[in-house]
Amino acid sequence: MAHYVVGDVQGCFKELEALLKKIKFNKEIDQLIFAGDLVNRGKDSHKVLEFCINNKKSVSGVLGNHDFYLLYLIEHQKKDKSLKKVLESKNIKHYQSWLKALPLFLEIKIKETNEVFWISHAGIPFIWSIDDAKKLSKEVQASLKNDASNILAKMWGDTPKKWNENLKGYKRLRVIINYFTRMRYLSEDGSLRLDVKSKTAKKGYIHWFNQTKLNLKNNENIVFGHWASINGKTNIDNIIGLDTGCIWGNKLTAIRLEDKKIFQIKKQ
Ligand SMILES: [Mn+2]
Repeated sequence: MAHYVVGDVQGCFKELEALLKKIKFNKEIDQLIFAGDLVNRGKDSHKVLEFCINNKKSVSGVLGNHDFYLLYLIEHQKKDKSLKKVLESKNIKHYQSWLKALPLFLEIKIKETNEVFWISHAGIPFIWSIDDAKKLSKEVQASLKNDASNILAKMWGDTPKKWNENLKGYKRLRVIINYFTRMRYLSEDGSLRLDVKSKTAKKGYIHWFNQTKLNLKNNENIVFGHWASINGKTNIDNIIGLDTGCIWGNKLTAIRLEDKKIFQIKKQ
């Protein structure tokens, strides 16, 4: 049995299929975990979701910003050109309920190697402990279950810029979702700097994973997607970026957690 985490697929189903073939994915015994942004931009988002709902036992993942966008469109009956086939599918309710139940943070422990992997779409900010991240992911999941319509309408926006335990209501949920799904740069004090996507930082902007307060032990790893322009490179052994920009003509990447081996498929 092996666990594979896959970077941002964004509707590139052909490449996902080729990747599954390359890793010899066995849905009877292996586990596939999407690092978020399964859909949007690419032409086959509907096929990716169809694959997920047909393989529920062996497929899981964390929500990315584009997955949230799709949930918003479904909930509020909006249209979108890139997601047309999803929105018009007869299985839309199944896609919706599968996606809506995904967490924003996952922990996977590999017994054989005694390593632990923390997975979220954008990463984990140094201002949160792993216990905080677990709790906050659960908080968003529970709220999505009870109040999806309002949350999905009110989650858009770049403020509050900084997490604070005393935040309440939609502002609180919005900033949690932003850290988990949209973070790239943080300031020294842990505020989100959402206006820059490039790989080179501006003054006062620090890559979230370069924060010195983010102390990982040797057997602790963070796996994330979202940031295509860094092409998976963090220069930190146990912080692993999987978004290698398949949708932009580059590659789709997976990691096998048992031995940290990387597998890639070129955009076809
Ligand atoms: Mn993303």
